[in-house]
Amino acid sequence: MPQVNTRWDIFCTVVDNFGDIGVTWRLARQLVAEHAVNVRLWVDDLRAFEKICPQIDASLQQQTQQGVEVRHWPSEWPQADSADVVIAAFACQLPGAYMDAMAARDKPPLWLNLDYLSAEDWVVGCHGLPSVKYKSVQKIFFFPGFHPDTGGLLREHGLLERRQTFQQDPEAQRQFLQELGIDPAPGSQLISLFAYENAGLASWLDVLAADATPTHLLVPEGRILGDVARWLGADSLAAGALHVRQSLSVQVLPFVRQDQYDQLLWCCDFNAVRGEDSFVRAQWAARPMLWHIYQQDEDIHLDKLDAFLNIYTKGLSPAAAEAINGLWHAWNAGQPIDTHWLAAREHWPELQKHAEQWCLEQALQADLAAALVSFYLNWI
Ligand code: TRH
Repeated sequence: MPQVNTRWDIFCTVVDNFGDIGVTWRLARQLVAEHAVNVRLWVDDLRAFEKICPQIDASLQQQTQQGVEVRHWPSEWPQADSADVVIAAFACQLPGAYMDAMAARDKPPLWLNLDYLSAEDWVVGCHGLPSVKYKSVQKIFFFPGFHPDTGGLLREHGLLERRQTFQQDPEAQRQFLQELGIDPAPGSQLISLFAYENAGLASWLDVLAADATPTHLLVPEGRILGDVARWLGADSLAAGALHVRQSLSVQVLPFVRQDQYDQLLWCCDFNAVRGEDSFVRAQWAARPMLWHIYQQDEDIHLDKLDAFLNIYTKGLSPAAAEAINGLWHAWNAGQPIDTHWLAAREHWPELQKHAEQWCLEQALQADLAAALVSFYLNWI
């Protein structure tokens, strides 16, 4: 295979949160495991990395994790040869000396800007287009996406089969949950909640607490905990906390490894996710979901939200589509979602079937790592 032994450099600046490192770490591992390429992952903040991969030693400049050479990207650039393929994740600016090293090669590298995920129509037209040039080296836009003419979504080989096997095995799920200290009451629905601060949360918790069906809500440590604590009347919340209010049990979880987070999503009946990577993973979990999109200046994120809702709700009946639109819009506006939640519950079997269908449809596309490798092979 011609890609074997090619060298890839992936550059990641951690802007905030975990999405930047979450996406690049997942991609780096998959390129090594499934395409046998050599990957160096340059990361400017190893502490964020450590949260999603506890094996990382944040004090090291260089280490190998799961076959990926992880390099701390220091402010003082340590001189390094350019690789054959260079990926600047999310438009991060490469060190000047590294760009000179790219330009000094006999054959310039393939230089890609791996962009943020969006379902907007313009993405198809921009995927693969030239961006800026540095000396002889041309940068190219590479867009992940939901359309076959984009770079696709990150999806590891066999992921859906592993997910299906796990979801069909109640004992495996029980054991997994037990290892995390989760022991839901029989008959409870499981919901995971990974979101930014949200003023609409209280209305959702009110309705879950008053529901005849018990709910076990799993909340990984993070930005929404303040809102959860306020609703509970607790001073603060930390991993391990478990509070019960009527039908609702609220349990705070520690941040777990990426693969464990996947399993958590697979166990839950409903997943509230955010940003980019957890949003994609919830789609592979094939369960109804709620997306808290990352807020951007001038509300441009709302166009992205609508673009996704537009394609996601296409296969739904008008009433179920209206319920999902209402729920997602209210959540992203920080408004009460109680009535929207109840409206969505009216269509539960349809939403469950749709989540599975959507997952299978998206899995027909080439995955992002495979798309990158074939882009490179067509380019050389
Ligand atoms: O952390 P995020 O809000 O990241 C965001 C988005 O990517 C956004 O688009 C970007 O602009 C901004 O960062 C800078 O949400 P996201 O993308 O879901 O990333 C979270 C990562 O953390 C994901 O890889 C899953 C992982 N994770 C774990 O590994 N363990 C956990 O327990 C949890 C809750 C998440």
